[in-house]
Amino acid sequence: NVRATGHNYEKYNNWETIAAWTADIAAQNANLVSRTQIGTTFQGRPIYLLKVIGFNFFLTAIFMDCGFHAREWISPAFCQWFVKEAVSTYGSDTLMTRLLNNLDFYILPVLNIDGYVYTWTNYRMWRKTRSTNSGSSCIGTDPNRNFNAGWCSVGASKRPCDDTYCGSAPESEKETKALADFIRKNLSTIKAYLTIHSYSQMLLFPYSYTYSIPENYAELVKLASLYGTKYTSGSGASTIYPAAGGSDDWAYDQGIKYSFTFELRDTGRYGFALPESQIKPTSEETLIADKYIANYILSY
Ligand code: ING
Ligand code: ZN
Repeated sequence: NVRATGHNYEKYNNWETIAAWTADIAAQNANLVSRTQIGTTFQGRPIYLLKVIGFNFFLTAIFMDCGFHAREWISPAFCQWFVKEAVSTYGSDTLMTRLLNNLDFYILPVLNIDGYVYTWTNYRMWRKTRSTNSGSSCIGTDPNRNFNAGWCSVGASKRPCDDTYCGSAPESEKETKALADFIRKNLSTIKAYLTIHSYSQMLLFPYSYTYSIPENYAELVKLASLYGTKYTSGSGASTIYPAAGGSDDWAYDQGIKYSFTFELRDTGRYGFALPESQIKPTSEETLIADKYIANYILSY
């Protein structure tokens, strides 16, 4: 019963292939998946969002994005894997069926499409967007330093040539603005925000812009600790490094109390150049965590 036939989920796919896949998976699973566009990138590419909705539209939704950082190829691969799993196990896997019968998933397969394309065509280790900066010949802003959460106060750079450049203002990037607008518009339904990065094998939650702990810290620690032994978890600032302007902190401060950054495999051996043979095991372990968090949201 697996749909989206012909798509290879165990390879890294270029943007052209992913874009075609978003159309195909929606067309082939019209009862479950629909595609919308939430904006356009700096270079004019459509930012697609897939909605995976069971038999009804619910008032509870989980939002997950992939591909913030261009070189983190395992991230878009996981978003594709997740949608495949949702459509192919709905009705057979008890937990997936229960989830889709009670909530909606919003899946954004690649946010920073221009950067992703650039890693395929020019430079594999590119991180930022591809927008121009006035007064500088350097290109790009770090989308995960561009949100209005302690913006540019720590772990971010004001220099356009740096990899962690925070941009000229919060949401200066068309990509981050489109994402923030969508979440603001759907705040009443979005109960969890998941953003998929690599690498480090960590499950991070707010805050990263401050060492202050969020109001439901103990609950988040408990929820994150169930995610396998291979992953370290904790607040961003104390677990990985302090960094302002991240989307998870911003989403949390908007009122989304279950806000996580996943740092997928590995711990540094291959880093961003994670071999394709690890797409499947990485996706399988991440799917378990996603479903666990979703199930928790349903029952709290
Ligand atoms: N890591 C994240 C980064 O943007 C992070 C870590 C998470 C920072 C949440 C701020 C907020 O640096 C990677 N690998 O991109
Ligand atoms: Zn990242």
